Amino acid sequence: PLNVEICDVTLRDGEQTPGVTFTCDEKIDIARKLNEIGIEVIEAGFPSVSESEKKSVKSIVGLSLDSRICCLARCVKSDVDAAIECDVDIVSIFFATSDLHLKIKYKKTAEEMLEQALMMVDYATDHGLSVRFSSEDASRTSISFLKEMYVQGAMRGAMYSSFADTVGCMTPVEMYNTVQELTKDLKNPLCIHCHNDMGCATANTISAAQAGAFQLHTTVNGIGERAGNASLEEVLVALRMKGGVDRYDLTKLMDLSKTVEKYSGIKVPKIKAVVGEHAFAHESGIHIAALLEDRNTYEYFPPEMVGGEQHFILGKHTGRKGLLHIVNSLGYSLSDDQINHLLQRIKEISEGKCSITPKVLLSLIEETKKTEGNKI
Ligand code: HCA
Repeated sequence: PLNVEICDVTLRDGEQTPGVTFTCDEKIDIARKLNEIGIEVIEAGFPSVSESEKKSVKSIVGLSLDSRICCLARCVKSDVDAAIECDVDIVSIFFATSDLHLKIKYKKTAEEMLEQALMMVDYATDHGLSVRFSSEDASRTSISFLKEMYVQGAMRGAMYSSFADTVGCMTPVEMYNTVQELTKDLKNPLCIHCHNDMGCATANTISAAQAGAFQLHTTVNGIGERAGNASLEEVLVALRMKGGVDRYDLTKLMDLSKTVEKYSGIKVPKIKAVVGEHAFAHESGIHIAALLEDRNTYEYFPPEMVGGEQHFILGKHTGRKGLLHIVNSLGYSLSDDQINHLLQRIKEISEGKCSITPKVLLSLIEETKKTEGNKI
């Protein structure tokens, strides 16, 4: 199996989704559920943001979960002090390393920032914290500087080096090559944090894992800044199906997704992979006929694996075999002519942009029985 661990950042980067705030109780609930799935590291927050954020991080630390608890800190003493006060296991000390960010945000050189950051690595390790030494906007930073930064961080005791594709500007092949190059000289495990600006966050995360990255950052439902982050459920399914990683309890994913949907107010799209309402819904007659013979034909992994279930939807693409199956499973038995009539009506109605809800179907069946003669 791939040698990886997950650091879920729903409670930190997920909460940076515009308009999203979690209460302390909501954060605790999400953290417990992540722990039950077997997530190794939970990034609980950014304590220097506010007193209540600090309180939430402390509360999550106080749960004594199996998951290790991490928090974010800029490379300033007050942020690291806040992490020390929260008694987290890991502090992620980050600074932006690209020329653009250095110029706009800090007005300092990369070397000056590195020196400041390394002092904070010393400070955090002296206080007993494990350090993740992280580059923001790493994907627009020179590889040679990243190598220098990561090696120096590791020499000063950082447990991890971390690479953020902050603006989601990478493709999976670029990510693969970059991770391969970086890990050649690395003295500690590499973490990957991907944003979804081009819709590549999950793909990039998986590519990174295949190229040798160890800690993968995710958020539930892929929430996060702008277009979000790599989604936990997609990454875990890919790790199971492609990476041979089978230690996570995926059956709890659907429930966790609904919990985060409720607390965040960010609706999961119907067609979202793994946890969307339609992730295991089938309409095409061709598909349903085959699925009835063998589910592998159109389900790459069983819905039950992630706590979901298969649905057949009626619409303009419905076929006879699927319809017969649905009608019979509702306890009706219709003649061939009646099924043909019903199929016709379903196509007409759905082409008029109306959905065939269970109620509509039942009334269509009753109508069919009357007009075509009851053969039951
Ligand atoms: C941010 C920081 C970060 C990375 C955090 C980390 C990013 O911009 O909010 O290094 O773990 O996307 O660069 O989330």
